[in-house]
Amino acid sequence: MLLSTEQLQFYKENGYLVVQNLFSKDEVKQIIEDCSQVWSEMVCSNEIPQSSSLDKFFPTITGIHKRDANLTKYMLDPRVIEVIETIAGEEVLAFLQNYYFKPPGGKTIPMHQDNWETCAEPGTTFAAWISLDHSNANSGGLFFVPGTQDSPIADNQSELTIPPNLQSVDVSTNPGDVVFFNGNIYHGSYSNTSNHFRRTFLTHYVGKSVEKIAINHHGLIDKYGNKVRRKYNLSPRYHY
Ligand SMILES: O=C(O)CCC(=O)C(=O)O
Repeated sequence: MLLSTEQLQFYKENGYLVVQNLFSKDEVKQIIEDCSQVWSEMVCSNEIPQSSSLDKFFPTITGIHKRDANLTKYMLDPRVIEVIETIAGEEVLAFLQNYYFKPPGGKTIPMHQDNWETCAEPGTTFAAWISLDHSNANSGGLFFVPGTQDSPIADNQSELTIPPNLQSVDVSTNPGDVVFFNGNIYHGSYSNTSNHFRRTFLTHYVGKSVEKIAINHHGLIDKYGNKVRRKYNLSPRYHY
């Protein structure tokens, strides 16, 4: 088993866990190369227009794996799946992938709970955030509020505040580290005030026992790459 008893205990108590060096430097380089190739094609086809704003020229690419089937292997990487299954306590299904560039000047992502948007029921979602660059509070790194991982999903995410008895924790990562967290924990990321990119390959998962999920995320795949169906959650909180 990849996780030690202490790591599992840390995850249970804090709602997140950093597993260091899960990917090698060569693997990180390959993920960046593969994702950059997709980005280049999007620029060449003008899907991403040239812009002097780094944030616009390097937007978050949602579902990058749908543009290059080869990228699915990073979502279904056996090491990531093993950790997610251990913390979820069951087999999992992948459903949403985001590739973040977070260039210098990239904006903060305000505190939120992932399952607000996803509406997975029963239970929650799980995320695997593969760090492709160094990240910390100055370069767009993540922060979490341990202790909120079992909090109900708040209706109004823009009014989310840190509960009085809890504190937010900044997370620093190196390339190849993976941050795992659950879909109820309060978290967000800082703006990038450094002079380097903070790239991340992020995938969200649900336990196989999920009964329904928001319509917008109805692209579930199991760990073997097969498409799987679940009921539509007919009242998504978020409309695209
Ligand atoms: O990578 C980031 O900057 C934030 C990721 C995040 O909070 C999310 O996608 O839920």
